[in-house]
Amino acid sequence: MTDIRDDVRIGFHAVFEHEPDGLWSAPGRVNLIGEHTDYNLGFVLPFAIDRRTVVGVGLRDDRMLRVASTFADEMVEISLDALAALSTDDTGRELSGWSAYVLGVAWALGLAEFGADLAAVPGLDMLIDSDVPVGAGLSSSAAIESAVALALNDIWQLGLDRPTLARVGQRAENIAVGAPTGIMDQSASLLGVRDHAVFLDCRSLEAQVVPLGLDEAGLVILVIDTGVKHSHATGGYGERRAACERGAEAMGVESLRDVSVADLPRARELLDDVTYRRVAHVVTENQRVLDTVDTLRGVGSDEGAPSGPLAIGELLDASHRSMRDDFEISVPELDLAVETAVSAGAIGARMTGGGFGGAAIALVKLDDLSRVQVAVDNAFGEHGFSAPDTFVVRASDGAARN
Ligand code: GAF
Repeated sequence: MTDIRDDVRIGFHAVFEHEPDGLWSAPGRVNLIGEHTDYNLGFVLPFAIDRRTVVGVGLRDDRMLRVASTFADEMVEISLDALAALSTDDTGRELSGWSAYVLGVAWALGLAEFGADLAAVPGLDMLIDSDVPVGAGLSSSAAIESAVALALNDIWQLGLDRPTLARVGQRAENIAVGAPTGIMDQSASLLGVRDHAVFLDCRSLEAQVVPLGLDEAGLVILVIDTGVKHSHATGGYGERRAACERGAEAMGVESLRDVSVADLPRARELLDDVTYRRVAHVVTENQRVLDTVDTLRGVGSDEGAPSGPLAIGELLDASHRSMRDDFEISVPELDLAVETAVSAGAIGARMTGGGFGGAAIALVKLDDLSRVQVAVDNAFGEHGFSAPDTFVVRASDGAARN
């Protein structure tokens, strides 16, 4: 963290030849459980991780926004007037590349719904750096959006709360980046609390934090980044979302949030096989989120039933099977990571994030950590897959001014 902040200060001065007025940062996230449930208005249980994006911001005395980063050579600039004049369609067309995550947030803040008067705010210089791996399913994009949303909210004195800033980031992602994603990632990045997961009801947007209790149980979360790159702006993600909407419509409900596990036999009668399996994943996944929250809190289960993080392994495993077999968003590398981690002693494992590549997570006893890491490395070698990047993440605080 300290290194990135120093890099941002130094980089900012080198590019813009003045000092930033402030630094803001926001984390990536791991989703513990609750995949593809957010846009179905269901439940998710992500946590913010100790990998962050930092943005340095300096006020200008004109109406330009200039954006640079430590990872791309180009500097992108646009006037606030031109940005404010972009229609929704133009925004997707005109803003592209990594700077769309930044400028898309400034654009979204100016929407009537969020109320910033882009005609009345000063121009800014912004420089971004990040240690959230890109394309790993750890929400590097939401980390940028959330850091920028919090920074602009502070420096332009907009007074928006964090759940609203999450919606601003989501709008940037949906329109400027063109990925039809839900609200989970920005919420985790903005609402995260150290050693806790964020239990979010994606219909009411009510969020509660749930203690993970990992240290007490001698557990860690190991990320296994397969290196298989994915993008949610193309292909599979949007298709899965469309299938869920089709399923909800056929069942006569507003969203799959309104379908329970007990309704699945009726769904099977009504829907074609593929749509049924997409629906079955979402419906059972919602239930698994609720069961995981209850298990972590030690409530709702039978007297004497195991509780706490040591008892959620089977829920994680079942979530992965559901994504592999019913939602069909896993890839061989993710399946191998999960199977190997569990065989080598992990309490549970699953792919995390939108799928089609990215990372798996394994819940592992500290004593078993090296064994699991070595087993996964060896298995990838034996299968001729590129070596995965494996690292432990800690549940961390959300976006902040630094
Ligand atoms: C991606 C999306 F950005 C989230 O909104 C969510 O749908 C997730 O995939 C799947 O759970 O991270």
